[in-house]
Amino acid sequence: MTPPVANSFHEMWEELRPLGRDSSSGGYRRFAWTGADGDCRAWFRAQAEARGLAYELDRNGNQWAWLGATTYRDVAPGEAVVTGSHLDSVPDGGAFDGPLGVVSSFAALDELRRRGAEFGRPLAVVNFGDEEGARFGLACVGSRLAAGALTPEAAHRLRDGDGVTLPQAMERAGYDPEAIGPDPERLAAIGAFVELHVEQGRALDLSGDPVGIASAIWPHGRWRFDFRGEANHAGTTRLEDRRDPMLSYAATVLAAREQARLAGALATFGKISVEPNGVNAIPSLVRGWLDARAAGQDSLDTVITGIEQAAAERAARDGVELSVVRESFTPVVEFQHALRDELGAILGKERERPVPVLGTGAGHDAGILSGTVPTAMLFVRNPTGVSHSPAEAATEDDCVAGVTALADVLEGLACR
Ligand code: HGY
Ligand code: MN
Ligand code: MN
Repeated sequence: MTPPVANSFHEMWEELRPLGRDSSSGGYRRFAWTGADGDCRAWFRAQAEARGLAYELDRNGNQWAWLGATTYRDVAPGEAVVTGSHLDSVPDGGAFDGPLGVVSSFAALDELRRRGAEFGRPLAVVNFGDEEGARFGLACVGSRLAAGALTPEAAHRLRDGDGVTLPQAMERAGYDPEAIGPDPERLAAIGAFVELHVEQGRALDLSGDPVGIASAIWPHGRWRFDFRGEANHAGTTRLEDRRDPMLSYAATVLAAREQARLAGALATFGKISVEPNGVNAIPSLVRGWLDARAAGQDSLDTVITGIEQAAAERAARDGVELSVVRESFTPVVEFQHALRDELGAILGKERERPVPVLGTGAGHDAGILSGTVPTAMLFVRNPTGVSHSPAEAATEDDCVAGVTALADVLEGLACR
């Protein structure tokens, strides 16, 4: 007989699964303030209301579902225990990155109610908007705005690839962009935020554990490299007469790989735009976005300096102008030890061996909030480690193990 916790998880999972999924790639295109994002937001509200939770939309468009309060204003400072994640995706992302945390949060609440848990503190499930930054280029916009790590003015300047600004996108989706800004009282109400997330790596697969606890998030960021050359005819311009930005870009991609290898870091050029983007035209502009991450700030700085130097040297050789802009950055996050260890103690009680503690190079809302709110993360095993891809996966048994672990943690933190 399937345990009720599995039924509750599976039911929600199947309702959410088709929303924003692209039939040709099988990946998800749930970009901030688009119709697909709106469908996911409607799903979140329906889950909250179906459980009699008080639904609240905050000034930054993050969604909250409260148990034991109707809004953060009912909650004494540091009293609320909050769990959740995000529902938006990278282009053609997987089903689990984000949604696993939100679905598991509602399912964990269902499980606590089934256990007859007596809630001593208010609880909330949250969906943070625009965590991936897939449309406007900045990660964790919803949680950064709430934490004051992104000013409304800077947020208003964000623009997508079609030139649509964040305010325009919010307005078209029925939200007030003038309302956005820091939410310190809301965050002050939170005594603990626990985000469950699919592991984006294979540490748990290698250790043979279904669930792990996060120790830290690597410092990481996004840099835009603009290479400006001279448009010309591909079929008539002599090689020596060219100022071809594609050459400078290509050399920089290879240099990024080499710098990362030398520093034991990670560097990826995964997004490019070319103008005029014609098969028979030498480009006038090649724009490439670098994602770079390292275990420590010094190594990250070394990698970035090395890549920028290599790009500048090659651009000079090609007669190409270079500009580099840092578009998004998250410093190293060390999750609060007391909360991390409390999760370890709670989960260690019911399990034969301690739950592993592991670091990650992936950014999360929990990382953004960790400067203002005690935060922790639970990871659920990903058998291949693949993420940001339609191939991202986790077994249903491991997802249920994650829900059970989250329910244990929430019971330990919020119940008498
Ligand atoms: O890019 C990241 O690390 C996260 O998935 N936003
Ligand atoms: Mn992601
Ligand atoms: Mn995520």
